[in-house]
Amino acid sequence: MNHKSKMSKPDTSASIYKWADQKDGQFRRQVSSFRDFIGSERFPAEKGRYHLYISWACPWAHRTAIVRKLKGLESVIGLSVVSYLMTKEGWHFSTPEETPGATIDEVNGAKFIREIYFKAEPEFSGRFTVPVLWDKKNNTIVNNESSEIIRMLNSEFNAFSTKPQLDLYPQTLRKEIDEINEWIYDGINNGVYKSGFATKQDVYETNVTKLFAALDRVEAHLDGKSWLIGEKFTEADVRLFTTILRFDPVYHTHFKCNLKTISHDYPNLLKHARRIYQIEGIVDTINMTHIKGHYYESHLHINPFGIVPLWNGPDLAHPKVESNVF
Ligand SMILES: N[C@@H](CCC(=O)N[C@@H](CS)C(=O)NCC(=O)O)C(=O)O
Repeated sequence: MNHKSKMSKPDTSASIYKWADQKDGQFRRQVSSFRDFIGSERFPAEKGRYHLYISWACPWAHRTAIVRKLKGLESVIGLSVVSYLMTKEGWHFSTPEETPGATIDEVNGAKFIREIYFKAEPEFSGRFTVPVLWDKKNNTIVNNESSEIIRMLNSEFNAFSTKPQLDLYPQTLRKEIDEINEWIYDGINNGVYKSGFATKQDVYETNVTKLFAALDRVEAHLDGKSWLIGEKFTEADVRLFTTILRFDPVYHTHFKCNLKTISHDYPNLLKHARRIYQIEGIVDTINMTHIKGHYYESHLHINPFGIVPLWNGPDLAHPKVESNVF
């Protein structure tokens, strides 16, 4: 579906699009600002009290949508979804009629995500990122760091969860999970951004080389295994998946990560992505129109005509693979 005609084109000269360092051409992700935890005295777990703001397009926000879904927390934690198009005011809300898959903000009545940040912290001067976990009682942001939000969703709402037995961060595997997360984050999850947002040739080449070295490493690691940590599906798999899902249709082309494709060159990664895609409920968290639309139509400094390539990437629904994680 094409909604381009209804939206104004992003003005990419605005500071919101300046991701790379103007001097050395290197993209550096800012550290998330709100780092409180559910389960603390100020933020006890409660049904209906917390709300997630996400974009279907964003791989970091997608992690939180997946864990909310897998843990059966849809009636416990509300969800608002921004429009996929990022304008110079950042993420904005839209009606589902205007942008299928998006929602208005029924909790705060905001038009832009930045309003949520200013409500929590009037002096906020960082980037207005998704995901955001909002507390309706204290009227503030609990946390805006996806890696921490997924841990809270995993462990803190089990009293209300329909899948309390699913543990994505088991005590005995934490060291192993932390270790693998670290290099996958740096090499792959953030590696695609470091390649795609680089504004100097040598910076791009260094980062894209490291990215494919990390993909080769994870491909070898997955040999003979169902999941990253042997036979147990964990948060590490979720974190890898949201990048791999976007790799061929977006990062390969838009971020110039084109030394290889997942479809043709990484059979173990492809199978791993299929295992996750085929878990019950996961497809409800995937919106390829938002994913492709966001990158190709918002980053006009990279793709000036906003043309969206047709391919959605490999078929992850077929062939069927073993993917029971519950
Ligand atoms: N550390 C954050 C990163 C989130 C992030 O960078 N989100 C992007 C979308 S994919 C964003 O909202 N960017 C808006 C901006 O930088 O202005 C997390 O993992 O939660």
